[in-house]
Amino acid sequence: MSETVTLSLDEAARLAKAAFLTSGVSDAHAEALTATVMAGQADECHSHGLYRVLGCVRSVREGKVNPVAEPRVSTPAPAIVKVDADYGFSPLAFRTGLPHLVEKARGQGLAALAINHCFHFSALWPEVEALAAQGLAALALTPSHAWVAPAGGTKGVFGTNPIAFAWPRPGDFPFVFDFATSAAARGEIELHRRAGKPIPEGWAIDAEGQPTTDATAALAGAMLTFGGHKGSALSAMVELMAGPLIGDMTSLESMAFDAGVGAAPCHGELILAFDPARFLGAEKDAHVARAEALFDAILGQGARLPSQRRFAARQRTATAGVTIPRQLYADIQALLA
Ligand code: NDP
Ligand code: PYC
Repeated sequence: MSETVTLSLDEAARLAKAAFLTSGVSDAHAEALTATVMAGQADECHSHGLYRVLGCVRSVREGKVNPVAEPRVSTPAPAIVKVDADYGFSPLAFRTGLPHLVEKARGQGLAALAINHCFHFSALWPEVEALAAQGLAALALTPSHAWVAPAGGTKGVFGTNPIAFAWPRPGDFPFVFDFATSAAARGEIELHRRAGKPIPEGWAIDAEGQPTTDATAALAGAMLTFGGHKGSALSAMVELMAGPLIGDMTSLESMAFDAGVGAAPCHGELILAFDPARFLGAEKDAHVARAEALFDAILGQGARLPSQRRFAARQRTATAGVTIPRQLYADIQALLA
């Protein structure tokens, strides 16, 4: 029997949504969660695709997540919108805040969306891409759980703390990058463990502080930042900007709040949006053309843009469907029993 299963996008989405609904989340959450994991799977971001159904359902069953939370919007300042997720999952909170953020960015030139009290499990690129689709540049930051040691240390302090950026491009996919400030996302290590594969050197240390390529030992030890002190400083910035600045938990506090349950991290997220039309006025098109020249210079020497792999996968899976490990398929189906 094949080790993998291929599903059409519709089949995969129906499976995911059924699993979410069985866990007891509201239809609005099930819808937003399904769209998020399907976006990840369709782009072949396996660590943040259908695999995340398992963790989300576990987080609800452990009683941590408010499955019927209704996000609440407030506007504490002209360029700031806040969404209190009320301890529900983040995708519905983002959907709720998005039109407000777009309106404020168009009005002021730049604006911020602070999401508070959300359980966060997803990639950030769907969010910055949603803003780029509106012609805005965007930056998103969020902490997680304190799994990552600071450069020079051996104990988890930082989350895997992703930073995502999107720049809208006329007539093309946006320029987007989205990566953890750890050497790799924790989800990548979990997938290596599930597949029984070693992880690359430089990703983690074990509980004794020794370098390890064993995924289980890495999950029990501490992850490492990318680029040593540089990733460490960026990770601290994410903690500060998407933690204390917006009145929410750091990764250390999120881990304490979890109290060993192993639910998705609970904290805040900061999303910034910039309107090139307000920065540049009548000169916008000329300066956007200069940005295109930059991309041409990258591509012209055979290098690729970040997200190019994802966009190619998106085009392929639209007709070919998604292929996932048979074990993952069985694990999701078991949630329906
Ligand atoms: P990677 O180290 O795989 O880096 C991802 C980024 O780098 C993508 O934009 C990718 O584009 C780009 N990239 C990879 N290789 C190249 C290359 N050769 N040239 C140009 N660009 C390249 O990802 P991570 O493991 O760090 O993170 C994976 C995901 O995990 C992210 O989406 C992140 O948001 C998510 N995450 C979420 C967290 C949370 O708390 N919610 C925490 C940590 C991570 P491409 O995709 O096209 O390859
Ligand atoms: O893969 O590091 C990760 C992660 C943390 C929260 C969601 N994804």
